Amino acid sequence: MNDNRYAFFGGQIVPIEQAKVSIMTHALNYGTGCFEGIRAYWNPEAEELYVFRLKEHFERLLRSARLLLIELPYTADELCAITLELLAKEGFHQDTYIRPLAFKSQPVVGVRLHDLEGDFAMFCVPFGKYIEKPEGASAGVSSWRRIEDNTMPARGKITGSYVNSALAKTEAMANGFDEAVVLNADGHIAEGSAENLMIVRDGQLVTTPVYANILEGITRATIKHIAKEQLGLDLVERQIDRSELYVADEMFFCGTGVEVVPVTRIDHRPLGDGRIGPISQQIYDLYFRIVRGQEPRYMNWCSPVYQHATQAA
Ligand code: PY5
Repeated sequence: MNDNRYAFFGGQIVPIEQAKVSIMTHALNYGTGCFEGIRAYWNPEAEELYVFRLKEHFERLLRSARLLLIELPYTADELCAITLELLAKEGFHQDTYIRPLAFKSQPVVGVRLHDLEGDFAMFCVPFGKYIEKPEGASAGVSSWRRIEDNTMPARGKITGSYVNSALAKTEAMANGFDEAVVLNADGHIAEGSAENLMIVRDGQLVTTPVYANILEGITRATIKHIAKEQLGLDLVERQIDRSELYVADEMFFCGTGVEVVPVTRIDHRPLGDGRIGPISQQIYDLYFRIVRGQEPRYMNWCSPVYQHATQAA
């Protein structure tokens, strides 16, 4: 009953069964697509579904599309409106994950980016935790290296690039970890398999810089903002060595899917004192209140689905 019934496909909302592509689709053959992961949170008191930082996700999608020479006939605002319409039509009263895709849709053989038609599609699915470890997760440094900017730009959320993430995630889980930490070719830390990461050392909140082959995360930017405003902590963006994880006081992963997941073990060693640290806990608590629309001063980050539907009607 809670399954998704609709998709946006071929310029309109259609029943999900009709949202199908040909096996000749360029993006299916060569990974020439880009996507977003957006979350919407159900707030039972307000009886409202809030989409978190909707416009920022579509601005990034349009930047990823630009990298791939995909021209979409929509602005970020139009994509936001389509998303709210699709969510209202689904009528979910629970936490939801939204997956927009921009892709080379032409059914043609030939590896290139130019002279190819593009299209936009989107679906939404009810979604819970990505990593279910309330006591803290374990992470292991991957033997796979992060894709380099001059190989496949990590700042674009490109479908084909996620083979790199999948290799790291599967290896980490096969080795008994919940998640991977992926290094750059130079041996310094990039990020997790599909999320950014932050550490705490001597009260300082530190993350890897945008030039470390990371996806420029929206959750990362959110935490930078709230750490400053609410905890008075400046986020330091600098190169992080692998061994710093072994001596860090705290660490957590952050991203739309993973949300905020404190890490309490790294490479089979306790991280810090092996318990969730105070800064991670404060950021965790704050993050979940904000995304669910429970922090009045950050409501401008939360787009209501049903209020929108009433207004549009
Ligand atoms: N780094 C990578 C490689 C990511 O895939 C993601 C998001 C992030 C960082 C965090 O970015 P943001 O905070 O903007 O979400 N990953 C997607 C997600 O929904 C898709 C995972 C398959 O979290």
